[in-house]
Amino acid sequence: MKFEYAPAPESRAAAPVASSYGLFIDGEFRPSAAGKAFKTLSPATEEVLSEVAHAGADDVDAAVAAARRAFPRWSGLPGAERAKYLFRIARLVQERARELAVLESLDNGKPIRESRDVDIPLVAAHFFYYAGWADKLPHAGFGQNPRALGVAGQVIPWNFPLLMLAWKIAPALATGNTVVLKPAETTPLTALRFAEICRQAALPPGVVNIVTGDGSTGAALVEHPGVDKVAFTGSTAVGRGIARAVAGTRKKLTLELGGKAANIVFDDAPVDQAVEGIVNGIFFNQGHVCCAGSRLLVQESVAEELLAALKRRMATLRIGDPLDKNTDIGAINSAAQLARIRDLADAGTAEGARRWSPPCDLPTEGYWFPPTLFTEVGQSHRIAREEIFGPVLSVLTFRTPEEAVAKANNTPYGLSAGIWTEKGSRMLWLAGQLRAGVVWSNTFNKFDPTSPFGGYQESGYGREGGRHGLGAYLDV
Ligand code: TAP
Repeated sequence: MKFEYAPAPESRAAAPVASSYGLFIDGEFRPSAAGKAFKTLSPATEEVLSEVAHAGADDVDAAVAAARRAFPRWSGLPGAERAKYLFRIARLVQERARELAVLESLDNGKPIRESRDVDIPLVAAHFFYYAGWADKLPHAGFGQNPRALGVAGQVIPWNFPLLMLAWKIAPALATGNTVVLKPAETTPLTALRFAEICRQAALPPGVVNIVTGDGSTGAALVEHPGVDKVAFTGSTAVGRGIARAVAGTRKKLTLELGGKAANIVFDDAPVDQAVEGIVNGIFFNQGHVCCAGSRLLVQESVAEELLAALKRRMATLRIGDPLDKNTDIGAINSAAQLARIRDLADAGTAEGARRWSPPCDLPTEGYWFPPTLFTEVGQSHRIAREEIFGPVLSVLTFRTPEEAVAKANNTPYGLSAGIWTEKGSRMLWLAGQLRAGVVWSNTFNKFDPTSPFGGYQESGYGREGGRHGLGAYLDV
């Protein structure tokens, strides 16, 4: 594997970035009341991309007030009218797909091939899908008169910035709610570009408000008394604090938190196909995926053959410039995330697991971590228990399906799992045994707006996506 840095000036030109951005409140961009701002960087080069307004409590207050003013009219529109706006937004996302993909890769560090072929098409698909529900709510199985909740306060992470926005905003608007959304501090740019799209779609002012800032902005939004619904995606630690803040208020809450998914390979699985699934499961988006297949459980009889094939495949992965369409693994999103990944990987070595990465040159600027494999991992090791949220795979073995289930379920999380086997009966049995919100069979990391997504246990509660996703935004 070689690091090849080929700056792609023509791609960058597709997504011009302004030197500064304001908050999007009541249909207008404005500076923060206190005049505060923060810098957003390219994680691949550490270059400052822009200065972005930092929303304080006064700004959050103004955004919630704008959303509240917009709510009666928006929720009172016939569903078919709201649908028109959502369809328009979906089409504009498609029209501006290249610009959005480049911007996402610049700000987040993910390979352009992923933002172009996965993130942005799924963003459009979510708006199309929920546009279709807006005029069919009485037929969605929530009774004849489901009502919008009011103002939704939404807080999202940095791993799929625009896609997480779509997961939150599309169902909220389709059901007649208005929104104040806070993107992650390290990835505010596509949410702000989305605000421009809302204006282009002539969405009434106040229906969508974007408040950029850090965790304190998120906390101010969650705690604001004018918010009726809190939707959060992020770490289990922050999610716990949010659940405490919301407890005893009238606010409804959904939480999408962390994961430690098992990707389980049986001895009858086609090896090459399983290897592709394992690579996709853990190296897609640098492993910054809540449902990443970060624990490989492989049946002992095929472990040697499978690991040899996996290492060969890992040696072909190209790490480098996120804007180069040949790149497989881009930059780690932030210095803080890189430090977390390093800390856990070092703990793996210290606890006695065997570490392997293909030879690769990493650049000195920017945030990079090589694709990494740990074998001889024990169930008690930190790398087998804690979410790494990076390109690090922990390998454990098993002999029987029962042992696979016991090991897969030996985690406080429960977001997703993968099974690789030719036997249909085994797939169905395992799907019933695994405590995971999503179980993929002979594939991994497949997302679809029609399919509900969410966790068990410490991975959170509530479902996003599909018909179930409507329920999170309705009084039924
Ligand atoms: P967090 O640190 O939890 O941040 C998530 C969001 O919450 C960010 O916008 C963050 O703002 C904000 N925030 C931080 N402290 C807050 C507080 N006290 N009150 C309200 N908001 C606050 O997580 P992260 O590091 O961005 O994301 C990684 C985690 O998200 C992983 O654990 C991953 O598994 C999980 N995740 C889960 C899912 C699903 S669907 N289950 C999807 C993606 C990610 P700042 O960025 O400004 O700090």
